[in-house]
Amino acid sequence: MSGGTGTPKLLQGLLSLVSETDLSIICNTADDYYFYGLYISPDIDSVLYSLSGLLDEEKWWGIKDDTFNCLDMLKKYGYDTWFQLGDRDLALHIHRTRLLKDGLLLSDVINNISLCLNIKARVLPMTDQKVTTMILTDKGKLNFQEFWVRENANVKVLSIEFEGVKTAEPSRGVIDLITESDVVIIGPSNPITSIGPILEVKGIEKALKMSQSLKIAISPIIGEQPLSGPAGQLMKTQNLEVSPYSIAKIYSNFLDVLFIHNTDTRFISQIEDLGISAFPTNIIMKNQYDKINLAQEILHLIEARRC
Ligand code: FO1
Repeated sequence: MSGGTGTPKLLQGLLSLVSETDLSIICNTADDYYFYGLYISPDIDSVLYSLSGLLDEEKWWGIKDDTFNCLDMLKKYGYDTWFQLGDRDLALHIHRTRLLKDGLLLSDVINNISLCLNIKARVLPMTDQKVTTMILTDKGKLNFQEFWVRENANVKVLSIEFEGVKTAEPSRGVIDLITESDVVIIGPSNPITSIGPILEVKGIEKALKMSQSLKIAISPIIGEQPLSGPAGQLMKTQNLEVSPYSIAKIYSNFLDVLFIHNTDTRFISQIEDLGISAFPTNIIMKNQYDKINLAQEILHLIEARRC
C-alpha cells in the first residue's frame, strides 16, 4: 500500500529482488486534485513513474530532468503556478483527463497508462470514486495540495476529513488482492493522509484484519520525526505522539510486524505489547544500496515466517 513519496523508494528496492509481476500496489487517491482542468493523481503517478524508471528521484514526484516551459507560459497569462507540473508530466495528466472524460474508471485509466509505460506490476487506486483529503485550518478549508504545497504546511491544522470516503467502494480487485496475497506491505508513508484514506475505504481495513497474509509495515517515523512530509504535524493534530509506537497503534487492528529504525530499539517492548513484532534495521533509504538492503531484510523476514 502506497501513498506519498516514501513507498516508491521501497518499491525500487523490492523490484531489484522480486519479479515485477509479483507486485501489486494499492495507491492512495485522496491527494488527487484538478489543476487547469487536468486530473492530477500524485501518489499513483509517483508509483507509475517509479516502476517505469521515469521518476525524479530527488523530489520523488514528477519526471526526472523535466522542463517547466508550459508553466512559465501559463504564468505569463496570469495563472497560478505554485503546483509544479513539468512539461513531460503534463502529458500524463492530459491523457488521463481525456480518458476519464470518455467515461473510463480511474482503475481502467491506470491499466492503460501501465500498458503504455510497459509496467508489469499491478497498480490499483484505492477506489474509483472521488475521495478528497480536506484539512480544516486557521486559513480555511484546504485540500491536501493547497495545504502541503501552496501553504507549505505553514498553517494551524484544526481537523482532517476524507470527503467522500464513507460512500467509496474499493476499486475492482482490491479486496481480493488483500485477502489472497501472501504478504501485504504498508510502505513508509504518512499514516494519516497517505495510508489513512486507504484504510477508511469500505471493507479495506476489515479485509486486512481477516486476511491470512503476513502484514508488515515500515515506520515512516524515526524517533520523534517523520522521514519526510507532514506526518509528524498531522499526527499531533490527531493527539497522537509522534513515534514508531504510534504507527504500531494506528495499524494495531491488523499488523503482524513493524520495521523500525535501528536507533529506535527503546520502542520494541511497547510495540510488542500490542501483539506486533518489532524489527529494527536501517529504514532510511538514501541510495539504491539502502533500498535493496531494506527490501532484502523484509524478504528474509517473510522467508523466516514461512518456515
Ligand atoms: N510537491 C511539492 O512539494 N511541490 C510541488 O509543486 C508538487 C507538484 C507535483 C506535481 C505532480 C505530482 O504528481 C506531485 C507533485 N508534488 C509536489 C508532490 C505531491 O504534492 C505530494 O508529494 C503528494 O501529494 C504527497 O502524497
